[in-house]
Amino acid sequence: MKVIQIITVLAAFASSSAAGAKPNVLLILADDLNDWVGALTSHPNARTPNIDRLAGSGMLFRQAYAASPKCNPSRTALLLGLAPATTGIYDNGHWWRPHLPEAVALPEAFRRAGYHVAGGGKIFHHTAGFNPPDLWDEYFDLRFDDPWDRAGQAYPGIGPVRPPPGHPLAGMTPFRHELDWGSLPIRDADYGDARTVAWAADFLRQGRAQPFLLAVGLFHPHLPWYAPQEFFAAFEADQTVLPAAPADDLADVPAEGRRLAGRGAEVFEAIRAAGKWSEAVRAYAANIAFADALVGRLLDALEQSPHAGNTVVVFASDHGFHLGEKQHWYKSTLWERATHVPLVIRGPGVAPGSVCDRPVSLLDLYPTLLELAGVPAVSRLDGRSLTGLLADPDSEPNRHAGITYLRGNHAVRRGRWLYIRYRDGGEELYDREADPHELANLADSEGRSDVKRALGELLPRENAAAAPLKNAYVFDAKAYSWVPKP
Ligand SMILES: [Ca+2]
Repeated sequence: MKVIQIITVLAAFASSSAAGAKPNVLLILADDLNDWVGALTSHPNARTPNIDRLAGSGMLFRQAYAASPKCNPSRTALLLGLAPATTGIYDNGHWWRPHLPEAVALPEAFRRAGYHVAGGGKIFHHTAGFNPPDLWDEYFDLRFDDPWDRAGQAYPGIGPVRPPPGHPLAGMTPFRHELDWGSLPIRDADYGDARTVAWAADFLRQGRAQPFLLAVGLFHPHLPWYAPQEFFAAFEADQTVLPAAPADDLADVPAEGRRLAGRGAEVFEAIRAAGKWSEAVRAYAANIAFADALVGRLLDALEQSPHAGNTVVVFASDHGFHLGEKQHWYKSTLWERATHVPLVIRGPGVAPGSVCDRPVSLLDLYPTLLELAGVPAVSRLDGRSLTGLLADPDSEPNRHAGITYLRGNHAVRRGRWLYIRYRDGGEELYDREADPHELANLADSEGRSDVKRALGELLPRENAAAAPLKNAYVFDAKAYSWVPKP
């Protein structure tokens, strides 16, 4: 039965336009968007009517996880189809291309299959050296909303720029780059993501002979949280619901977990000490709402385009974000808040408004998109195609999702369980059905050894050596080349 259903989905994709032309793919990635998405109903300040509209027209994966809770390892895993434990790309400091020159990135795989491949905004990690231009037929570079904070080698092409009057707008002492929020004195259309979306909408309006892969990367709701005033105005300050953040939550967390949480603790403390926790949560929610409106513009452009009936749409975020949970600010942890992401796939043959509750990984997107587009895989892939779940979301009951942050720190989600094992052997086990905020670590509780053993079997068997750090190379931004330092 299942095989027949999968064939039905694939056939629906193949026959969705005249003469069995290959479907187009629109891949939309948000940045640092956790599961505060209305369709996931996990936070009362989540207001995402457009993402919800997309979910209503496709399949919403309610248990989707990033391969890693940080931009570069997550995006590299998604775009190479290879897990961090396979590549050694564990953090933002590792350039992937000089370390893995043979890797076939997703745009390249589509290009080899005859697709026109276009990208805009943030698809790979956003500092210099992560987005080789030879991967794309065309690319619309990310425009930053805070260029005054980005001048220099890490962000080529940005000269000295003055910040706007009143900066930092949130009134926080800018003890850390990017920690600011508010509305800039610019037009809505001049925000960087709005420009990316305008470019993408223009791309979609054009008819073309070749099928296309269009990857659109929104920088929102990544910090700094700058958005047009209307999105802030939509959230009354007193309606903000603060995350659960018990002060003693880390008491039963092992040392490596406390270390990872501790990296964002002082920022959280500073925000709280300034009396701005609620204001910051509101700013994050407002930036999600802005990102959602931009998703709506993309969906509208697609619907009005000649490609409306023959385009697979995928929406995801690269990982989540803590706003005080576990006394942490930012990402870089193995808990749900940093790893759980929205994922929606819409396309011919996918039941509108369907929901899948199996744990899946963003690693699964690469094989899924190849299969839906009828593009053969040319290299090893660590993910598992989602086409079986797209046909029957209740199939594959034993699926799990693995997450890695830094070498040897792993988590696995399966069924009701989150199991974490750090490189020093420290463990956490949470029953997410009984304990959705992950407050009680059951790893040392009696009677849990069988569960831990079963979940431990799913952790990666190999932990690739970490890729060299950036300072091992001289990067030439003009030639887009890397020369190892002697
Ligand atoms: Ca990110």
